[in-house]
Amino acid sequence: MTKTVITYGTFDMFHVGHVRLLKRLRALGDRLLVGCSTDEFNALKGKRGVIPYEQRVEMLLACRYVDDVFPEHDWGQKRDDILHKKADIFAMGDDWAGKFDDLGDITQVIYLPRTPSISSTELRRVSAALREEQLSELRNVLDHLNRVVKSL
Ligand code: C2G
Repeated sequence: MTKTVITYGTFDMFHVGHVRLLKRLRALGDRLLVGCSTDEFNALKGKRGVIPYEQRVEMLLACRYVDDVFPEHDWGQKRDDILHKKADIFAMGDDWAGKFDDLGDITQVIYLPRTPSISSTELRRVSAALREEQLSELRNVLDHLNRVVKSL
C-alpha cells in the first residue's frame, strides 16, 4: 500500500534547508506531494518572494525526493487536499509545530526539525549586502575617476 506524504511551502530561493526537509519527508513514505505556495498566496502570507511560482515548481519537480507538486492557493485547502490525495502523513518543519494539529483526525501530523542557519530571508539579506558592497566599490572608483579628470 503506497504511503503518501504531503507538505506545503513557498520554497523560495531553493536551498539546502528545503532539500534536507524534503529528503526526510520522502523517507517517511513512498511518495511525497508538495503544495507550493502561489505568488498570490505568498502576498497573502506577507512574503515577498524572489523566484516566481513556475520556477519554484520547476525546481521542486527537479528534486529527486519530490513526486508531484500542486498549487497552494490558501490556508484552508489542506484538509480537502489530504482527503482527496489520500495523504497518510502531513509533515512540516518544526517552525510550524502545533499549528496544524487539527488535521490529526484525518492524517498523521509530523513536524521535523528545521535546518538551522539557512533561510530564504537570510539568503536575500546576504545578496542585498553583497549588492551594497559592490555599489560602494563602484562609487569609490567613480570618485577616483572624477578626481583624476579634475586634475587633468
Ligand atoms: N525549512 C526547513 N529548514 C529551513 C528552512 C525551511 O526545514 N532552514 C522548511 C520549513 O519548516 C517548511 C518548508 O521548509 O516546512 C518550506 O519552508 P518555506 O518555504 O519557508 O514555507 P513557509 O513559508 O513556511 O510556508 O501552508 C504552509 C505554508 O505554505 C508554509
